[in-house]
Amino acid sequence: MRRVQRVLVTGGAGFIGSNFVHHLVSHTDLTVTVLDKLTYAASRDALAGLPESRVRLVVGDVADAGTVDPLVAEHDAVVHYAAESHNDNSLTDPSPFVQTNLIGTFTLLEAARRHDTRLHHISTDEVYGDLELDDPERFTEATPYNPSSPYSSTKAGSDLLVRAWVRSFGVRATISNCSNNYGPWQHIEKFIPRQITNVVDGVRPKLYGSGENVRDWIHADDHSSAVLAILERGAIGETYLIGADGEKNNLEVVRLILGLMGQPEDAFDHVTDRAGHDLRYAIDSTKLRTELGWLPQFGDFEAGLAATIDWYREHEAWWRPHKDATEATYAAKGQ
Ligand code: NAD
Ligand code: TDX
Repeated sequence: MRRVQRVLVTGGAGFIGSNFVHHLVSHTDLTVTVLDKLTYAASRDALAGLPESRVRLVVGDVADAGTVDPLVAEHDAVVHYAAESHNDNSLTDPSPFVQTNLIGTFTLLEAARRHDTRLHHISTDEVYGDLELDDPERFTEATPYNPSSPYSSTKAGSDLLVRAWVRSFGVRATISNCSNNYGPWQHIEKFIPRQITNVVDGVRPKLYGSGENVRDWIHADDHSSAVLAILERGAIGETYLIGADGEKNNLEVVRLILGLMGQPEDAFDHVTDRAGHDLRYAIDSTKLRTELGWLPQFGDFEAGLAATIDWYREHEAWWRPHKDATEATYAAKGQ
């Protein structure tokens, strides 16, 4: 395989993309260009302190071929994180999800095809729809696609575009579908940071519906090490599921947060459920572990959660400016 020296990371100023940029800088000698539109979800702070000789930021849109084409041409590989990522937002206005997740991926694929550039596409376990609580099966690479929300359907569509460009045009691409990430720099619209910052503010956590819904949690650092393993050793055309055996229902997570933050474990409110709310996600990552030898390092969810709580306490200046507007959006929906 051609040696990869220059990597273009789309969405590299977001929660997971920025984690991957840090991972590349500390675990490889690659140089990195971040292409990011700097939407509401991005943070320049998440990239602060990285060596200028190794990392540069280009502000631009993945759906803009005039920006994307020359950038793809000058890199050996693209790792594509850029997306609209929040299910609740996709229920309010699906339009940017179609634009960025579908047209953005199409635009990158066309550039990768033109310049024969290696592409790794980042996706989600939500493309598979949901499982029953008592289903002994977990998602595998063979599970049929069955997405529920505008977000997950646009991610599913983007995966299918990648598969078609591999088969029809020989684009050198891989795909990974990861479970729910947690860790530093996650936007406070998302479940775990929303509840942590609520408790900091003396506000009771908000649980959608019954709280029985199960998510399969993985630390963002483990997601990054898996993506690097696939970039380095993954087989072209293959899909890899990324997960760390971290199934927990939302009720358990809220109780853990409350306990770790010194509050009574029943000090939360049930609020209006999410429309079409997926019941359970669960990943079987055997293929990634056996074929590429990857293993997660964060085995203890409670310890990872405690460290994440400490991080949000220490970084209040980062999230505070966004808290009122985020909560006002939820309040308008009874959430
Ligand atoms: P995020 O919302 O925190 O970050 C997304 C980043 O993409 C932001 O920096 C934003 O500015 C950028 N972006 C958005 N539209 C863009 C555009 N048109 N052009 C260029 N940049 C644009 O999201 P995240 O949670 O870090 O997720 C990153 C990727 O990982 C997404 O593809 C998501 O589907 C996938 N994923 C996320 C999770 C999770 O738990 N968060 C799990 C599995 C997969
Ligand atoms: O206030 C809340 N209360 C609540 O009960 C919020 C914001 C969420 N929830 C529930 C909904 C979900 O069951 O918590 C669970 C997690 O919610 P999110 O953080 O919104 O994540 P989810 O919808 O599961 O999707 C996440 O994981 C897969 C990411 O946002 C996606 O980008 C990724 O693809």
